[in-house]
Amino acid sequence: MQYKSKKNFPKNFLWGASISAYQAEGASSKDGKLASIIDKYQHPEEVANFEVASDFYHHYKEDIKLLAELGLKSFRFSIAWTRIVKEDLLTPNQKGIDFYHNVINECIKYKIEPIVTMYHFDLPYSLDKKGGWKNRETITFFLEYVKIIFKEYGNKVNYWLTINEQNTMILHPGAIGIPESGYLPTKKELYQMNHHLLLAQAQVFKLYQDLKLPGKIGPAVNLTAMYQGTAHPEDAIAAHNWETLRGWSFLDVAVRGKYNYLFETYLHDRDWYPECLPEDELILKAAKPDFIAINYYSTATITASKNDGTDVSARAGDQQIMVGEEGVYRAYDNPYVDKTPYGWVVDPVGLRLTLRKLYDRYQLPILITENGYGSPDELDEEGRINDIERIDYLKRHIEAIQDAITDGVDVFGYQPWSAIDVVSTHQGFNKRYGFIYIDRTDQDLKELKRIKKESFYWYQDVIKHNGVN
Ligand code: BGP
Repeated sequence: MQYKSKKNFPKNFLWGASISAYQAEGASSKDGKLASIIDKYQHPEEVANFEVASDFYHHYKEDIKLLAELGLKSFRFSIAWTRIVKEDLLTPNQKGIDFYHNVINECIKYKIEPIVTMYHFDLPYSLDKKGGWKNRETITFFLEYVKIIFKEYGNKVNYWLTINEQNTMILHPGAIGIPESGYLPTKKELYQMNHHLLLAQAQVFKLYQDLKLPGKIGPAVNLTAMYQGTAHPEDAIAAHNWETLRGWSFLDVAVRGKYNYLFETYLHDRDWYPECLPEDELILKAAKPDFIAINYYSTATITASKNDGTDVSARAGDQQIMVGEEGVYRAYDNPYVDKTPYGWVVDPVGLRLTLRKLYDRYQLPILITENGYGSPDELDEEGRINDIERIDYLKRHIEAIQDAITDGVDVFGYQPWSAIDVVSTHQGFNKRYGFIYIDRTDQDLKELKRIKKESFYWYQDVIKHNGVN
């Protein structure tokens, strides 16, 4: 749709940027921090691990000062569950609690709105040993942790995100990491975990609302619209299959409080439907998020499954090579979109479409919590990072957001990935997303100096003019 004029970004639009605890903080066993599954995953030796990362734990003051200079109105980071509690997973760990008070206070000092993710992939390892999310008891421990962070930070944090990319954790578990044992859960186990995560999330929404805390809360999924590869009607069905199973099946429970019909049929048919207790239906029904957060990177293009044993989803490492799923869908190459150096589809129009579909479906305000361009940035001879491809990527996506706002979609913030360079899960420091370069390599920590990239100055100008430049 084209219009005579475009709407401006809302006056209080939350221009921001994102990081997560395990990818940025480092200090992975300091001040009583417990081990998380991330600390224990198998990791290629030549790639940076998470022990030091960007050392945000020791540089947060310097980093937030730089983010204030960038002009951010908001900053999305996650709290590491493993810093907040002691071994019994119930007793608060004061040093960890203080760290996030300091980070939040530092944001507030610069009038930056903290946007807090409660759980970004880093489950305590001791819970994993007892079955992790397969075990219903994990919900109880999660709620205990959430009670602590609501008590500590509930009056100063206005935007809460429950679980980062639950759909990635369930659909592509190997994309996040492989356990020491090498065992990846079966589909049946994964959908049991999914059910427990959904129950945990629903109870967190309810708890937040019962406590009458002043802010807002929502889920954060990785969402993308699906294109059909050809006009073949079976391709349309396949695209709808995968769009539903990959995105809506998670959000429908989070927002509408019940399983999507197609998802339910798919699970029953394959004998993957989770075990439920009689009270689950009411728990899920009581969930009412205030907004929806999405991480958007790419669209996918889909054709009908060949159903000949070759529609199999790839696992760890090569998680972007998404071949498909038997009897459900098959990935198709889209000749009309670009790709990043890492093969991720670049599709700003797809963001507009994703936002429209999301708003059509739930009519809730939308926060974009991730979007970004991974590249192997290097310092040039003058010690600068001229990341023009990133600028081009962000510019086109910001234009697409403005188009969606003009369409009438209620988008209230944008948190590109990432504020500073962080460890990429599989490519370490070879793949960077930040506005601020962290001077280290996978093998050499150097002095971890912070260097502003060209995109820093560009984004600063975007924010200054509320997206009008
Ligand atoms: C998202 C995750 C982030 C981040 C990002 C980029 O799915 O929520 O934590 O990792 O992807 O991924 P990568 O570093 O693998 O390119």
